[in-house]
Amino acid sequence: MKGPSLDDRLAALLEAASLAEGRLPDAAVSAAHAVADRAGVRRGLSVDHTVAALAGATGSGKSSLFNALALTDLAVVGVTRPTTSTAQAALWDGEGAGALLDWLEVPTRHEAAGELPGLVLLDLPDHDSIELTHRLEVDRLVELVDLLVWVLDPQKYADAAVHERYLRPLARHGEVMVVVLNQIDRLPTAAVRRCLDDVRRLLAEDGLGGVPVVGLSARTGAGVEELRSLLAERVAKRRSWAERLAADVGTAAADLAAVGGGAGRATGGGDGSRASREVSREASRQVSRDVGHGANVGELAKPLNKALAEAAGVPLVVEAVGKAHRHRAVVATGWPVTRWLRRFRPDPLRRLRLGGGGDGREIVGRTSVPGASAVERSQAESAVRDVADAAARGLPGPWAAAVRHAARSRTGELPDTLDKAVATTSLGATRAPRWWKAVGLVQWALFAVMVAGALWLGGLFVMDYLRLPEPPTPTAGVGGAEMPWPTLLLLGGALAGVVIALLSRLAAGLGGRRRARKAGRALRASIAQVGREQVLEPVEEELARYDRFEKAIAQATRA
Ligand SMILES: Nc1nc2c(ncn2[C@@H]2O[C@H](COP(=O)(O)OP(=O)(O)OP(=O)(O)O)[C@@H](O)[C@H]2O)c(=O)[nH]1
Ligand SMILES: [Mg+2]
Repeated sequence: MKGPSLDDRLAALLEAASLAEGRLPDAAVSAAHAVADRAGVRRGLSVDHTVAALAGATGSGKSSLFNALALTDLAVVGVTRPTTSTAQAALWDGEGAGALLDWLEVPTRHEAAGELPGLVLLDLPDHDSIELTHRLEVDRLVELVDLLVWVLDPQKYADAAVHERYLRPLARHGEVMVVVLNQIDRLPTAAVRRCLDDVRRLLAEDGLGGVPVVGLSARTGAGVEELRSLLAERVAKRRSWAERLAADVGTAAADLAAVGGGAGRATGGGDGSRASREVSREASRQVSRDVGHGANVGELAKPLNKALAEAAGVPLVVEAVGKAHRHRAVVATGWPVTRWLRRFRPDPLRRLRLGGGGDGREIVGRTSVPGASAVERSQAESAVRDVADAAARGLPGPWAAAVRHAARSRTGELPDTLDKAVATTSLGATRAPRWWKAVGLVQWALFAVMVAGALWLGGLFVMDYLRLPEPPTPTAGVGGAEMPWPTLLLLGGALAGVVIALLSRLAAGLGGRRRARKAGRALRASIAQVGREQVLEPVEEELARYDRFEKAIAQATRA
């Protein structure tokens, strides 16, 4: 099955790098950008030419092989080491390769003999040089060329220098690599085979199991033709430049994945790495399962909302809603004297500078709901932390840190936002029930009846005091007994007023509880909205970012 195209993989790498910006170490991020930049330049230069570099230790015979392939003594082959100090190029069909060599910064160019059209062969200095400039030149060009020809020799082929510094990190570049064992003329015939096998074994350990290994002698020319035809084949295909870039993309993606997780955690390109790639894919599936449990983050919304509600003083406001309702009921329906006295007590909601004073005035600035206590604040903080921890579980370290950071990113404004949410939530406490007015009127009527009775009795008392003849006082039958009307009016009016006041209080108590519950629901919904916006959304955004990173890495590594 064909994987995604180089373009798609490059785009995916760039996306992974920009998603990783600020989350993963700068070095890995900028390495990915560097690959993309390089790819942009290389594909704009001649793709009809294949740049192959001869790289190896000092004295391995790079310049000798360069000459052998060019069928001309272009390079100086020296006895003093090191000999070659700057790279030089041999060209078979140099037309159009100028810009390419300019980009490679290789000014020394020779016309070679023989048939290898399209090849640009570079003779590099020694990578293990005592001269720093040589090593820098090698490192620079090893990063840029299309095809790498490692020239080893029987003495130094197992040196750690080449395996650790170059071959292992280039484990994904097997497709664009050829290994040469030079100077086989110096080995007994039987030893050549053993030596080649040993080279292959070491390469396999480097993760480069499939790389072609050619035994040859630049001096006698044995095996040089095999290398020539191998190179000719690659050059004819004109694909090495793209394969090289693809390997670079894979390596950069794997490096990003190594620090930040993702599907491409495997670093090797050979057989040995396939198993580890499987393992890391399983691991990343595990991660996405863990991350995918958005339900778990949702679960945590509950304790978060509870803690935030407490920090915002919701229970206090809910209580005040109930109290305010009872208070206003007494003012509206109580016995007129009590009503009048009640007016001097403050309204519990107004005291918190919360709406519902009855005048529909808008709240400006902060409420007077007391700020969260230290305990409430730390409970809110730990609820935020719990959300972050649960969301970060199973994520690679840097991403886990990013998720935790996201959870806290907006919590600085939390107290203000919570307060505003409380202030702007409609508590549904403004409207006075209609029966209050009716009961209020009845109370006044009963009060008037009582006063009338009192005045009547007062009149009788004054007449009696003045020894005036007592006017006839009508009576009414109450419970079998006769009672004078003025007395009945006074006592009846007072009693009925008190009874109605008590019943109204009872009703107001129930109504207050209902309103408090309703206000609680509205407040908690507002608080949940704040929690969502200030805590859960940033966390989910970061998780989504990781998700996209993981997918981009998988695409870039051609998993
Ligand atoms: N016997 C034998 N000697 C070789 C062979 N190839 C190169 N030499 C000798 O090895 C020595 C080094 O060869 P160079 O081609 O200069 O090696 P190099 O890798 O270019 O060395 P630097 O430029 O210093 O990195 C010279 O004396 C060559 O003659 C070979 O196949 N067989
Ligand atoms: Mg040389």
